Amino acid sequence: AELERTFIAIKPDGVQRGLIAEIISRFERKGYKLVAIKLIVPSKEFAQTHYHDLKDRPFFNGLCDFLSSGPVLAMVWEGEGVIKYGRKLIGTTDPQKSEPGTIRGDLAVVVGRNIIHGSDGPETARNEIALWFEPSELVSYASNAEKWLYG
Ligand code: DAT
Ligand code: MG
Repeated sequence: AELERTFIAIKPDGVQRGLIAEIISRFERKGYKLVAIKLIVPSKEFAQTHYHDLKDRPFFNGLCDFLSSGPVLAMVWEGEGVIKYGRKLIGTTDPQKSEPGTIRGDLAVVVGRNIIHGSDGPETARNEIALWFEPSELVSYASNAEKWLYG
């Protein structure tokens, strides 16, 4: 199996609404491997760094206030195609447009409270993993399910 990794975070709304287990279970049951996880309250400055690509958007300040408003569950998930397919599991940015069956489609209502973040490509995945985690926090281990998942 490819060692493709993506950064996934449950935002403060998802944590406060008790959706951690529901969201983790969707990635876990799909067959992805959890390689890092921690609960942290990011500072506003950290949120600004995470969302730096959006710094010129009108919602940037509110978005960074929101991300730093409470605990965020930061994770790294590994598996073949996990970056792109993880985004499919999450659903489109605006929950009003997300398909039923996706995380945002099933569990969120408005774009400003869409409960989850996922890296949007290989380069962002690399950068976001490096921003949120020390290399030593990424746990490499053999998964016994792998031979059944990948053949
Ligand atoms: P995504 O989280 O799907 O990658 P994004 O990177 O374009 O979406 O934006 C990051 C977050 O910013 C998004 O999850 C919610 C917020 N956001 C995006 N567009 C918004 C808008 N038009 N109004 C309010 N918040 C918005
Ligand atoms: Mg994004």
